[in-house]
Amino acid sequence: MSILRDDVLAELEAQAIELPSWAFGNSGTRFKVFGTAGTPRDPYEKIADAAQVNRYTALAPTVALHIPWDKVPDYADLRRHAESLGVKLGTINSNTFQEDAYKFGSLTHEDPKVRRQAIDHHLECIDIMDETGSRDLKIWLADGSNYPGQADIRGRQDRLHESLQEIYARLGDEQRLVLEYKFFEPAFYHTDVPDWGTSYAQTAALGEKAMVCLDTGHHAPGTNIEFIVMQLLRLGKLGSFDFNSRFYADDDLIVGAADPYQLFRIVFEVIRGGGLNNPDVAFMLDQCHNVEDKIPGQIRSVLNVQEMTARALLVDHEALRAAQLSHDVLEANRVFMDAFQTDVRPALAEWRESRGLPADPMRAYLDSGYFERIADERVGGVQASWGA
Ligand code: PSV
Ligand code: MN
Ligand code: MN
Repeated sequence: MSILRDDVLAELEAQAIELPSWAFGNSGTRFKVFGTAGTPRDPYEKIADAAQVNRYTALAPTVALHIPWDKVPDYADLRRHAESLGVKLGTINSNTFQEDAYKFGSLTHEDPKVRRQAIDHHLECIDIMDETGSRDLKIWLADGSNYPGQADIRGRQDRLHESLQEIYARLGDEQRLVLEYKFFEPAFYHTDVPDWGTSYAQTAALGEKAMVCLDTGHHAPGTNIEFIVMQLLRLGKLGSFDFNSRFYADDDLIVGAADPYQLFRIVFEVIRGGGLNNPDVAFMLDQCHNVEDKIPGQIRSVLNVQEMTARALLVDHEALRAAQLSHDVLEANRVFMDAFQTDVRPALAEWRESRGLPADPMRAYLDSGYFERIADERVGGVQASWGA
């Protein structure tokens, strides 16, 4: 008998992880962007690559777009293209960090003309959402300053609120805004949305259609991220995740690669807080693959999330609760670690096969010949303009 009970399998079957279109483009550091064969030349090809991940894993039914990186003349056509490949278009990410006008801020800028430009960009993103059928507008701001005294940090919060209000007012009934925080970079002294508290305060001031986006790479080293997950779920304000992993700062490496135990702890709190497969919480990857192949990098990522979810679903809640109530510290920790240390890979492979999926999605993709085909067909790929 499988170690994965039916209730666990039912949860795993419903799991969906959104892929970022930019993960399929070439990316790198400020030192060098290494090109790879077969890199997509336009958003259509990025979506085709993302569909491969879903094809072999059944875990990635949606693809997030970044505007203007994924600008196309006809979004309804892009939507049809995605749907013909078995995926849908997901979150629309805005971009106010690559234009000269935004050197000293966007939605927080002192100059009303620059704020207008930034607000209009978000309104255009919502127009696009209407066509793509997307629910979420994700806003990450590079706004901040480098030196104490450089900026009126209080006035910027007020202007941020006003700008967000105008964007919020344009959202349709089924649409949402998720505000992502990040503690530093590209600004090194202060950032206007640096932490979950600021994102919470700003989104709470807007209303129910505004939620917090938690990017796992956007915290100071040592931060207890699962505590933040727990708190935001308690408050009903956790809108989405950007998953990735990091050793140092915002490394955007493969989720679960640096610290699988942290991923397990995060997913455990998601389950505990009723967030797993709750439509109000979106799970997205925000990664780039600088040196590894991109489609396999994304396949590995979604499988890592699936594995840690399966392990977190195995925690014996009754035994854990009993140990907590009797203050049996070591037993509580043993119950927790027992689930984390369970190897679920053979059971997952067996379950995949029973659903008509390849037992080993990575092998199946590598053997499919897709990479060789795109490497032949596509010459001169686009670079995912990774500015931050
Ligand atoms: C910049 O840090 C960033 O990685 C944010 O996490 C956004 O989600 C992403 O870029 C795309 O704009
Ligand atoms: Mn992010
Ligand atoms: Mn980031």
